Amino acid sequence: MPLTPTEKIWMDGKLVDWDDARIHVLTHSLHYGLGVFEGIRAYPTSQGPGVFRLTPHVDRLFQSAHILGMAIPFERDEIVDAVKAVVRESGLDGCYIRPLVYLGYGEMGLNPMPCPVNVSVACWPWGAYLGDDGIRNGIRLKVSSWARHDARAMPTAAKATGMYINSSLAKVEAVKAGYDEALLLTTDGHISEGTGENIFVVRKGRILTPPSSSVGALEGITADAITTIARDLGYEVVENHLRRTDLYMADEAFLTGTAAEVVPIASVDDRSVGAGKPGPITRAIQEVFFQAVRGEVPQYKDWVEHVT
Ligand code: PPE
Repeated sequence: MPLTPTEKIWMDGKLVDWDDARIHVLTHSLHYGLGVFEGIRAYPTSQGPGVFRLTPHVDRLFQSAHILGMAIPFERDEIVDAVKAVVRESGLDGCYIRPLVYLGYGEMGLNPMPCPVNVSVACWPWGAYLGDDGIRNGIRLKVSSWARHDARAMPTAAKATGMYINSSLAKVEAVKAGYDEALLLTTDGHISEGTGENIFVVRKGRILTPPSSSVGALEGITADAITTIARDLGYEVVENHLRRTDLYMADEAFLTGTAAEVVPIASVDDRSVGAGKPGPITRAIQEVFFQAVRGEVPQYKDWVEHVT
């Protein structure tokens, strides 16, 4: 889907017009992939646009930068305000928001230390990441031939730009083979995550998810919300190492992420998951999630931060 421009992009403290948000071709991060970013969604609520879990996303941005040794030259509050400003300026009820911290123009070479640290925040309308049909009826998932980064080679806890070469390779492979999404395993065969989503498996009434830090998966903010929702609905949620066959034997499975939201998995490697359509536990969790992001669930109201 081509990008739909919005009014303003926040760049290093200033709101600039969408078409003027330009950088130099010798921007350091463009060459070496040292950058960190976030993906955040705003949803329509009865009080105008509400940003889902804005503060945890900004905290993770600072944590990712800390891992990479990048000093963000702004306070957290300033980034929170920047997100709110671009959403307000867009006039949209709901949108996807992309804060990016990158090393700018000034020096080249692999030592990034002399480079300036630049920050931008943009937003745009983004529909269902894995399609409306995927959210309703489930997606076809394929285990990738690409392994997830090994934590000894890459800082997997950071949401860093260069890490996504791995995700893109896996995504393209899966899409070219006719699947909707790829699932990455660790180098020793444990389930890690999707190219941009965490994974949950339902078996015998229990919900299982891999322990993110030991399988090189991102600690998802959506996954955290889903764990809370599932437990509040009375389900047991357990962190457990999983192998691909655990998916073949699952009663239900689903992916979670800011862009993807909550997406049922209909099949994995052409084997149906459960009945091959969204199961009752996935449905129940999806329903509460889509109400929660719109500020409609009193106990999760704090998850929604309004922009005005
Ligand atoms: N794992 C990965 C690798 C990942 O990129 C994401 C988010 C998640 C898990 C889920 O994290 P969270 O959003 O906090 O629940 N992926 C972002 C980027 C997607 C993109 O295509 O770009 C996102 O969903 O915004």
